[in-house]
Amino acid sequence: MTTLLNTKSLTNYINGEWISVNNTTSVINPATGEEIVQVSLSDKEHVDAAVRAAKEAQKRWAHVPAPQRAEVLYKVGNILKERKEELSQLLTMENGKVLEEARGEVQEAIDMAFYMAGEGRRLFGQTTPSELKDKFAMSVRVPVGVVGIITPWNFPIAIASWKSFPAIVAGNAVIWKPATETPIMAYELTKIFEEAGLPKGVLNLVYGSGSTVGKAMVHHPDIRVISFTGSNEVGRQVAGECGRQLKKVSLEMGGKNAVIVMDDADLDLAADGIIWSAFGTSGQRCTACSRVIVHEKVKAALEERLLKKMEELTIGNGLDESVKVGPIINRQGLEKIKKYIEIGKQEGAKLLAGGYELTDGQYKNGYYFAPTLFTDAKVDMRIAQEEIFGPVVSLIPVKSFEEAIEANNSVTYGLSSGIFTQDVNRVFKAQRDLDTGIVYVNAGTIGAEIHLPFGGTKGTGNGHRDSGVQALDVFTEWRAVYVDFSGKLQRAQIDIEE
Ligand code: UN1
Repeated sequence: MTTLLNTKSLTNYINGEWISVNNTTSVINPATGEEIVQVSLSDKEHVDAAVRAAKEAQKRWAHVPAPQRAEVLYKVGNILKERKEELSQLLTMENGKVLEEARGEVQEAIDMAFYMAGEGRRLFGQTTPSELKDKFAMSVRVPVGVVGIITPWNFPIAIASWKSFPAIVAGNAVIWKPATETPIMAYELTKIFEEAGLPKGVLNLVYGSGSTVGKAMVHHPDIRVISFTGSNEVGRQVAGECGRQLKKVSLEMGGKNAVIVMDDADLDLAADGIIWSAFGTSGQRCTACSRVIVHEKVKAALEERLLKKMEELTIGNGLDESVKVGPIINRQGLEKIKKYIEIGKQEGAKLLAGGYELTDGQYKNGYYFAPTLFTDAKVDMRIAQEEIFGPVVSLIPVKSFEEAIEANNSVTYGLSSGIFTQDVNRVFKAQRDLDTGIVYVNAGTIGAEIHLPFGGTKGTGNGHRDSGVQALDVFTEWRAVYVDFSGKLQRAQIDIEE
């Protein structure tokens, strides 16, 4: 039990009250295997109660002027800032990511708070000339109502901020189901909203499983939007259910992101970019680099650099500042990675480094996997097509720039890609032809900034975006408003002057 956390059991937050649930489960620190806290496993009734509260609260919240709604977010941003270090430590404990990255993640939430607070004074609509005289036409954003957000364990506070902050500033009420692996960030953020003076019922936190709480949210007729980040498999189910109910759904479901290294690339820089993107967060990012598409002329030189840099990666408990690679989230995640190592070997890729679980000494009770490098992989191998969500990267040699672009686009996902080249023509071709929602030039595949749209093409999502001003499109409807001040009935399309 950490001294940072002021409770032994994380309870739901419904209509401004902290409500305990009898059924609970343990939250485990993946670095040590120790229990940190207990978390509620809620039922459908809790979701129903949260929606009832949210529906009432939303009517009032929508009438609060947006700049005033934004004041709450400014306060949230300031509290997050004051508590950044403590929150980062808690984040490392529940998620395992190293402290430096945990600080980076809390920073994303801080940035998002101030960015979305600024939207309180914008939320821009459009004015448009009417086709009739003495008539005014405009398009305005209106809140959708009660929205459901379902957030993953790998970025428990950043992704929550990408979704809840725009939803709240736009005048919605939120039902939030965080991942049961990482409920502490949800607890802390909710407490911060409470302290910042968010009216009761505007944010409701319901802990529990996807099959119970998630399902109840997806099926609740009064939840008008679901914003989901998680696995492709679950996302497809959510999309299917929402589709049948004509419910708006925004999905972000991972990637199989590649870094392309051309023959003219700065290879030291490319190696740094790959190491950071492939092994940062132990590869447990949607944006993680898990493929390197390398020009055959520089393959050997790149391999040599990567192997050397991999030796320098210290693996361990992320609370130790010298550690670069933390644990895997849980046993299930670790077993999945191990399965892909076997698949890669059977498919004929060459294992150059890693490929094993760490089990001795300090690693005994946690879930650790050695950073792994395969080479001579082919585009159609499963290790080069499927999301592994671990510190495993596969090199795919190619003969040309065109082949590299094609290889990048050969997967069903389309989240992020990076290219290392010094050739300006290749840079512009790449940003046009790489079929991903995010493209980096001379950088790896991770590190998206909060004021730009986050999301991807193809199997990564369904066209919506998290973060950026684009996130407002998920949580608002466009309303066309016509004001006729002519004093007579004017008929559009008919009473127009020829
Ligand atoms: C994720 O992995 O789901 O771009 C989010 C990045 C981070 C966010 C990752 N800013 O890597």
